Amino acid sequence: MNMMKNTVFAALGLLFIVSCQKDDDGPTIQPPRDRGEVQQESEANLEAYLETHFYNYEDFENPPADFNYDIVFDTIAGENSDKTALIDHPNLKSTQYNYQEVNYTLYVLEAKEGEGAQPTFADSTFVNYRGNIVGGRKFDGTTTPIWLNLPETIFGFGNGLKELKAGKGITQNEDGSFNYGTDYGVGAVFIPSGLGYFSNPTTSIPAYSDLVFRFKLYSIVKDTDEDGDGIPNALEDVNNNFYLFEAEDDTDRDGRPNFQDADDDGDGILTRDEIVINEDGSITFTDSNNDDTPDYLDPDN
Ligand SMILES: [Ca+2]
Ligand SMILES: [Ca+2]
Ligand SMILES: [Ca+2]
Ligand SMILES: [Ca+2]
Repeated sequence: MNMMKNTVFAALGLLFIVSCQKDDDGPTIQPPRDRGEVQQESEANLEAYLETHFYNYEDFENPPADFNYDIVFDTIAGENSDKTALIDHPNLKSTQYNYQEVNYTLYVLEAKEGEGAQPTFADSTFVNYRGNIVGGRKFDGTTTPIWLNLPETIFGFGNGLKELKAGKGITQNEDGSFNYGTDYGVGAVFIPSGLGYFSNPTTSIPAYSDLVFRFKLYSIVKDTDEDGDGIPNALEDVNNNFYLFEAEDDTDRDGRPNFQDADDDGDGILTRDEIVINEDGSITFTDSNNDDTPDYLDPDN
């Protein structure tokens, strides 16, 4: 799962190491390509794929007895020439995100709606997934579910998965094996490279690859609170851009983003003691000096 880890800082380091090692004639450092330019290529690539491919929606509409709820993509051609293209299918949803100052479209297919809770982009999730280069080979996947902390995944993964609902949970059989039921959510996300690994190749993913992940979402921890300060991860996204590893989300600029920092404003008072958690679970953000900065983000009080 190391390839799912992603922070800006680690990614930049990786870029230069890989670039240096790649050239046998001596180190050359390739600067990253222009994000806007790459975004346009990705958009065209993804649209072309979504226009010429369909998924096995008929199986999801009328599941055969032995159906395993795997999404299968295929080309619209021959005996499948009358299928509904992904781009025209009502279960495909597109959402715009601004990331690193470029606008991107993220396409999410919800093939089966789960009967449980819906995660945020920053929750912890229990999933099976399979990752492919769009139109190409598989580069990663699981056969038994694993826990993924979405802030540590690439932007497009967590923000795609948040569109699905989980199952209601997992039960254990008498023989110790697990029963996942069939109430889990099934979907896929099409990720432009700029919301994936962009200029950073991994051993199995070339730079600037557009990716598609298919997943089954079994369970989640709702309102994951990684630093235990009483504020769920998703609410520690100070600038509301669905991304947590940046200076704007690190109020005291100590290098620990707020969702991993128990004292967000660095005033020596724990965040937990600068907010009020109400009986119904909601949070009141007190502002003692009425300067519109809540106490937990205000080093002055
Ligand atoms: Ca927190
Ligand atoms: Ca943010
Ligand atoms: Ca901090
Ligand atoms: Ca504080």
